[in-house]
Amino acid sequence: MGKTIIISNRLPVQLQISNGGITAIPSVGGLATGMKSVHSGGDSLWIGWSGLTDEEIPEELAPKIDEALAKHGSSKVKLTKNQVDGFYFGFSNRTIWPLFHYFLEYSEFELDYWNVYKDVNQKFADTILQNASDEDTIWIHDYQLMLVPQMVRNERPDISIGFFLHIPFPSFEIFRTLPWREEILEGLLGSDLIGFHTYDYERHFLSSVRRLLGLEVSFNDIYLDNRIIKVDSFPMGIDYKKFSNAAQEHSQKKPEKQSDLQQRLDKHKKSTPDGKFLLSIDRLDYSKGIAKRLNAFEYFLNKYPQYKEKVRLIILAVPSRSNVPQYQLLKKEVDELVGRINGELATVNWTPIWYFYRSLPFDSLIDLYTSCDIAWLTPLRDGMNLVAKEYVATRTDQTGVLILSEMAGSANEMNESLLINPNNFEQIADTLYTAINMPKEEQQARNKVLQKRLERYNVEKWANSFMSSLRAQKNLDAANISK
Ligand code: GDG
Repeated sequence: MGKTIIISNRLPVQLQISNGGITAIPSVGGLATGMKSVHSGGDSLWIGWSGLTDEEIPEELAPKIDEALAKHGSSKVKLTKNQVDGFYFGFSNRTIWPLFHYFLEYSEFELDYWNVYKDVNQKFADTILQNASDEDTIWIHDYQLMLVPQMVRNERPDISIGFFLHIPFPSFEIFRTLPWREEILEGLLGSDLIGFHTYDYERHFLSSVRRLLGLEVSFNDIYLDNRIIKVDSFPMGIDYKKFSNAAQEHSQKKPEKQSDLQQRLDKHKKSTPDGKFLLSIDRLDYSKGIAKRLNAFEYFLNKYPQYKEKVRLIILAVPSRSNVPQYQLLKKEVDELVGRINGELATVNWTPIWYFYRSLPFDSLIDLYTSCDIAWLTPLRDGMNLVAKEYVATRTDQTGVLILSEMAGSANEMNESLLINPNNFEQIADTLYTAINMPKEEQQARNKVLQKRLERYNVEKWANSFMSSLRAQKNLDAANISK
């Protein structure tokens, strides 16, 4: 059996050059976090962009970059600044991301972006072709690389190719507005298996294939020439043990060994024994509904003023895509909202919102997950949302309440959480009230079921079931061809 080649836009580490040396920083984000545990397991190679453009890499450092990446089982696709601008900040994040998250009005249909997207997808395909043998299994990830499956298939008709989309696939009515909709579908259909987080995304995709390409679709099989392409849903899990073990260790730490953040959280808990910490963690992205959440928090405090000076909202917003204007506008909006709400409501003893605009180390994430009474996640659209799952996994005594938007893919598997419509402020305020007052036994009963499910369907299970489905599909294909 050959090796597995993972392909995604970003590698599991991001390289930075400082003082003439190279530092590798672990990548943050859903895909990187999930696939890391798969990559560390077996014989695999990860192909992606290093995070540095050609212009940023001095000639003498180029070999060192390759060495640094090889240590992480990775190999890079070289990209110029223009390519990153057109492919990543352009087509991927100004056309596809908003469109697939139902922000039609943000989506820009620029021919220049599309052309660069095609060129860069070809570069990824070429790098795969240089590294792959026919026995290898190719697993391509996400919306930045949707043309790669067919580009690889053109050169290696028999190689096994899987594709997984980490974001929603929108309904046909949204997808049809894309000028290059047929090309995107044809690119994806180079795969043997196409995976989505949920059954709904799968159905939307099949409906677009049927209506735009007129192909024969039977259940979740697509018939194309002499191939059968399987489409299925694989809800992504988390590395459950990693989070529950970290939380367990955290609970056994002596007070003097606790981080500054933890000590500060504890101090506030002691001074307000009936107080509650609400937590939200997201990349600073308009799809995550951060601005709406802040407005909803103000609405809640006005509706239930008894919680003033009692409830604190901790917002960890991780910087993301700050070259894209919509993200700059959002940053400004969130900064202003936090400033206004804190300015209007704060008292000498109480700051309603603690706002961190940065990426925090894993240990601080655990401090936050384990200390906050309620996780409050309100994406307007989200492929899955792993933060919801991570929060539940860290609740070692099974207390804690998860309030989750029904627009997140994870809501399908987390019915025991409190599900809300992120646009319904009245419902959100009442749900916060319910969460704050939920008896401990009820919290534990809900989390017990959730934890069991998350432990069973962890990220390893997710990857294995995708890979075994891909293998089965390949065997089926081979049997069909030999008939
Ligand atoms: C995309 C889709 C889908 C966050 N802040 C820090 C940090 N994180 C880690 C979390 C979590 C991951 O990043 C975020 O994952 P999400 O799933 O919530 O969101 P996206 O980044 O938008 O991911 C999403 C996912 O892909 C997987 O398919 O679920 O729908 O949009 O793991 O823990 N990690 C560290 N510091 C931080 O400050 N160390």
